[in-house]
Amino acid sequence: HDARIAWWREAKFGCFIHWGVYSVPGGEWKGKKVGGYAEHLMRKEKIPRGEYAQQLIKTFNPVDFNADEWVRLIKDAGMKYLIITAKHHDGVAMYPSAIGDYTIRNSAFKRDPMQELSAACKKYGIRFGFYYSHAFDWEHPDAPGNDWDYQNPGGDKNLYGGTNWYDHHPELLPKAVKYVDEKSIPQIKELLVKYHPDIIWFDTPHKLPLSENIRILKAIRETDPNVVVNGRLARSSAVSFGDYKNTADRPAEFYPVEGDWEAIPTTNESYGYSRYDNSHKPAAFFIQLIAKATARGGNLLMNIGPMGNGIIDPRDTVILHTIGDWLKVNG
Ligand code: JFZ
Repeated sequence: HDARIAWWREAKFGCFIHWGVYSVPGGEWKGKKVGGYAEHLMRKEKIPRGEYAQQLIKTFNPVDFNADEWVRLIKDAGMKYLIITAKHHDGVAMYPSAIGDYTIRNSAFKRDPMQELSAACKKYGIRFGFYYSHAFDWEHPDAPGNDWDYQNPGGDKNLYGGTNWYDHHPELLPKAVKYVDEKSIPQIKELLVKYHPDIIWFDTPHKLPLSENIRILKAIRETDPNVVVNGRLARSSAVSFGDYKNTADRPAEFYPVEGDWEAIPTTNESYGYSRYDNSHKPAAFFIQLIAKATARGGNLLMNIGPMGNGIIDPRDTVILHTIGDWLKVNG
């Protein structure tokens, strides 16, 4: 564990990136503003699986995406690692996955942005990793989350059970196990073998029972014993899983936790690009967080939401430049 996480302890400051086909609508659907997390568009608007594929996956074409520019910007900001959404809750693989049809292999974009970013990170000496939504997946017929196309738990608590659905509906557990076997574990292995990430970052573990999360962790360690795993792979009050702990999301509460920890504030309120969310904090806010996290033995993973055309949101670019300028003098 200590050897695996040594680079991460040194890194201190990283870039979290939420980028997906939801970045194109960017918080707007059928002429209507959709508030909150822009990456939750499919769930909030209950967009049918087929419509989401037709409207958003098929047409996805971020021709302006330039991995070299992204990584140079991040490096200039003083960040030492980058974690990007390989698959968020919408279930879309942001790389040409061989598993399933919800992948940008079926989009107009005939490139592999994850491969391009991995190469750029290697070139500039930035550690590289993936966010992977292992538990919540809205496209798969058996995964927790989608209760508008399917009868799947983990969504509306009044339908098939919300949090801890497996306690109330154990009969639905075989479905979730099937999803983990058919998609989660195969795609995680695919990411590990194909891209050799330094870190793999999981989220919303309570959508699966602890036993499934542990099965996923076992598959990861068997495939790549060196990859760093964050604390949101599994949640249990008794034992901690993964290599370090994550604090809560947006409020960036910096409670001094024991051991290795990481906070994940986002520049505005949404993680994915949202055209109407102008609640960006000033760069000084994040500079203070870097100082606080460092003083308290933690890391700061600051999130940005690039746009659907592949360009980094100018509101985020300003923050990144300002932090970098400050760190160059005072860091
Ligand atoms: C999750 C995701 O649903 C969200 O889209 C984003 O990826 C974020 C980083 O993680 O949202 C959460 C997860 C945990 C908490 C809040 C929102 N939490 O612990 O308070």
